[in-house]
Amino acid sequence: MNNSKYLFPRDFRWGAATAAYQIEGAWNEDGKGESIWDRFSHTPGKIAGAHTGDVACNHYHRSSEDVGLMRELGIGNYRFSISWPRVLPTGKGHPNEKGIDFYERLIDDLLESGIEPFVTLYHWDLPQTLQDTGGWLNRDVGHYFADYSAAMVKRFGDRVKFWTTINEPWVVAHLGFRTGEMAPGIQDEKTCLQVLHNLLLAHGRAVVAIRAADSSAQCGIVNILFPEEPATNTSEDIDAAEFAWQKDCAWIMDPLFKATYPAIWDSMGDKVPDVRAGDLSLIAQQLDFFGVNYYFRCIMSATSGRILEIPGAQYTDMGWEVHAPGIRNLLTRITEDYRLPPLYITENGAAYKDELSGDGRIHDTQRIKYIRDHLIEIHQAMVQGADVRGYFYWSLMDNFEWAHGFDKRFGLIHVDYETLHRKLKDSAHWYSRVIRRNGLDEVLSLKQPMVV
Ligand code: IFM
Repeated sequence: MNNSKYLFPRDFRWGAATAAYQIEGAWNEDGKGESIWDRFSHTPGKIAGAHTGDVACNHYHRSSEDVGLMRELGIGNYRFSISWPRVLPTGKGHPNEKGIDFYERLIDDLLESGIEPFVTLYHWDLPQTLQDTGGWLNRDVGHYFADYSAAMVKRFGDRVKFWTTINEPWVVAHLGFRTGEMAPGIQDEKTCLQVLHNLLLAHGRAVVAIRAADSSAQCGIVNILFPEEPATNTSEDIDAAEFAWQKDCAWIMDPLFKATYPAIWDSMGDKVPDVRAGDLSLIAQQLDFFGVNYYFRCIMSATSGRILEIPGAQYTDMGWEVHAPGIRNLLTRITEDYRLPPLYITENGAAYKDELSGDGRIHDTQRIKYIRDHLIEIHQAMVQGADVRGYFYWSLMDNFEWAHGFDKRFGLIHVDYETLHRKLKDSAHWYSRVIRRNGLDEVLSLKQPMVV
């Protein structure tokens, strides 16, 4: 690694990420079953602007154009998810061949374009029929998940090497079952912690099933992590930050990498989940990689909880603080605390109000600065010992940002939701140059022209 210029190891993987429900559309075409996100977005009052993923970016019908754009940009790795109800409409039983065909074509297109597929098996669109039997609160759903995972690996394992079981179990459990802002919209903390346990169990079962289907599969899980910082250096604030870390991050990392729950278990009273003999060893499967999604840090005060307004801070259009050093702190902490497999930054990105300017381009300089600053911090973390093997920008294209609908634009590629026309933003051209140079150097300063 060349430190002064922030160049990355030669085999570092540069990529971009998406998820099925956020881009595909075609919600009820070609035999696809209903998902909990179809149900949730069709329920009045759940999504800003009453938006739905019914059409989204219509990627289901435009995937070759999207792969073509990635090829043009030199993006060598693409992280996407399979929609479980598209391939197994009721979550189990007979596969829907037309749904399978879509992913066959996508994967073949990617490989022909020299792009490595990184497949996520669960990015939140649970088949509604499984929700009707209790969804993730029902431990048995994990068995169906393992069967579905093995079926996908049998179909695609000759071409797909990298398999992620679950994207962000924290979000699935906390926003889907505690705050209720995401599908299925339940608000109960005890349920949330049971769901989290069941998700980790489902992950463990899926890893076993994937390896039985293809012993050469590379298996991992992706989680969102928030570095927690004390508001002041008083012992109370330091304790508050540490408690938050244990509750949000260690609560997932400890079972995965230490086969135990953290000591704060004892303070959770009757909210703790039902954990049965053998669960923890099933969860703690040896993994081939761990995916880190980083967006923001949390600043904790013992008296006022999480501080949302930080003097002098900059925020994205999501209201999330821009704090690049957080990714370095996070990577160095988890590297110290756990024996980890290789790491990928599987998501990192920012939503801004991107507008078409008079010259017909989208000058998203803030996004370029965001990516640049985070890459510098990742590079520093690697110098300090974090074993990071790749970076996936979130997201390849503007898409359906869950409860926020389409107004929050994270993409390198702008999508006009009226015409579905795609347009490369300045950040896409800039990222393309980063990829071609394998990192940042003085030529890639913000002042340089952005067009490739
Ligand atoms: O859009 C989401 C993605 O689906 C999961 N991680 C966070 C992103 C931004 O909110």
